[in-house]
Amino acid sequence: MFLIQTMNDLELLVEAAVADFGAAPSPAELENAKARFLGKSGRVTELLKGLGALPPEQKKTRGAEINQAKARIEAALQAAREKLAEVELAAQLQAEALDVTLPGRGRGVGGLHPVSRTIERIEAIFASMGFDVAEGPEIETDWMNFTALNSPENHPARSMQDTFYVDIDDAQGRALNLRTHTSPMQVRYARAHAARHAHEIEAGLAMPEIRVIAPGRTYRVDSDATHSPMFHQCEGLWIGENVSFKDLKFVFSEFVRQFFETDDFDVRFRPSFFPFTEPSAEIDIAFRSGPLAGKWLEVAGSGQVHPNVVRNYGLDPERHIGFAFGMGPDRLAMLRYGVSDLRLFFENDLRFLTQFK
Ligand code: 2NL
Repeated sequence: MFLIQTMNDLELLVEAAVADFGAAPSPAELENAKARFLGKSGRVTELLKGLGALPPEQKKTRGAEINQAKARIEAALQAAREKLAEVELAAQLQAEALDVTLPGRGRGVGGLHPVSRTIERIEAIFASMGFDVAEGPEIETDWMNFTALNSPENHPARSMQDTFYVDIDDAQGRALNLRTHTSPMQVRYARAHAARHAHEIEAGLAMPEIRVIAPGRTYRVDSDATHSPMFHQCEGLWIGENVSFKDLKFVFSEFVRQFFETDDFDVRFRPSFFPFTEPSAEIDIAFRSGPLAGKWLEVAGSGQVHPNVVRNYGLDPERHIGFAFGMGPDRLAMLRYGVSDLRLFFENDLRFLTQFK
């Protein structure tokens, strides 16, 4: 009874506002509640309007009391707004929560293609024997691809059936083709080397040896289980003043030993013919143990670089002599990984490729 009596109308008004504001479930409803108290015809506003009817002394105290109540209602409104904003933020944070402690979803790391791995392996082995690695154009002039390599003008390799020709000639009007071997890159490398050392050569000083391999894509019109229109080659060239077949035998045997990680094999040089070498030889290897044991496998072609080719390097074949060889990384990858169909390498079927990761 005592309590109720001491609560005047303003006290009740403040309590009602605090209760309404506190019960508003959303910012919009809070603004509606605010209008009921502080709006144009809200309860506080109505009280203030009623002041005019009071006698002057009452007007002053009553006015001050109403303003106090109004200030408390405004404070309650502000508090309710902040509370709703907090709740809203908390809900948003909850909805957008990321568990940063979860393990990440893997992107799939990918891996090198088995032929790329094979080429990197070949490069590392020859680098260990002092060979540079040269890469260059896959579209070549007829001179670089054929003429410089002592291929006769009427050689069948030049025919449309074997070589992909390019419709557009180069800036000098020369016919272009997709290189049929990486030899043109060796020619480019040797010519640049000869030009760089022209002064020493002319002065009769020793030219630093040319020792280079040229790996990369090559193209021929051919397609079956053992031939792909795009295939890879890796050729090697070693030119000096005293480089002979025994060096080729050592270098190639050492390559096989490192590439296949075994000493248990024989190497055989079988006479052959290439326009760019004379004499020429096929290089065969036979493992003495393991899954491939007992069969001669043809792994490279080779020979002493033909004098005409040495001349096209810009060098004197009486003085600069050496050997070249060419092998197929695709076939080496097949032997190393036990793959029987070359086409598998170029179909990009991930079920096949992911086995080499
Ligand atoms: C093969 C035959 C060979 C060469 C490639 C070569 C390169 C120059 C000069 C002389 Cl610049 N020769 N390359 C020599 C002999 C054989 O490859 O059947 N490869 C798979």
